[in-house]
Amino acid sequence: MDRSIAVVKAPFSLCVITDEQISGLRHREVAVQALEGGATMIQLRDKEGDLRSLYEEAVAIRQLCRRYKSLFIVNDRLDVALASEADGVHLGQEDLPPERARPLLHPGMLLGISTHSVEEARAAEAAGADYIGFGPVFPTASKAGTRPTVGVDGIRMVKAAVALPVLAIGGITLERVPEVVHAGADGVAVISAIVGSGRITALCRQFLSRIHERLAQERH
Ligand code: 3NM
Repeated sequence: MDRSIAVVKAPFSLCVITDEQISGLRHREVAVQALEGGATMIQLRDKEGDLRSLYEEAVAIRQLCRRYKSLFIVNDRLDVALASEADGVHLGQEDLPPERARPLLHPGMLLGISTHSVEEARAAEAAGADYIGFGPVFPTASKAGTRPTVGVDGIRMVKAAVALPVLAIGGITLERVPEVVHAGADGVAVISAIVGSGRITALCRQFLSRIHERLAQERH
């Protein structure tokens, strides 16, 4: 199996989460526009559609991500991640327990976990997660029933508590990238500010240049 992970340089910089409602586009169309803009990770996320359509979108995005040498992650559905030969699966606190999911993954597959507190981040690390999403950093309208915001101070606390790469999520905009990266985030995961912009490719380019700019400043 072609594992693209090894060839991806900074795999966690910019994760674009597909959303057909917010974009008005099919998942694969969101993905191709985001990849063209340099997204380093695509997460297929669909809480509504039927399983067959999700699988078909997954297979299409799998091929696209291989071509662009970016990571492909499936949200929630371990079965779809395995069937489509994704690079990994991303699980929330209400999904399969990570310690049960981990042994079902193929060797080398990534396990990402959504976390909302230092305790959840520590538990994800202990259960064998490869990276965590941490948020919501800022208020967001894209996810129903989100927990209280963690703010950029939350990112600082979680980075001090775990060694895993941390993807900041929730209300991340271009303007907020510098403070989020300054607080220690390894990357950002975004829906509305990119997928809902009508200019997915251009926004990805802008996000990436701002992320890299800020990371370069942090190193000085
Ligand atoms: N998970 P936007 S916040 C999918 O805190 C998701 O775990 C979150 O979308 C969490 O970029 C969120 O539009 C929504 O705010 C992110």
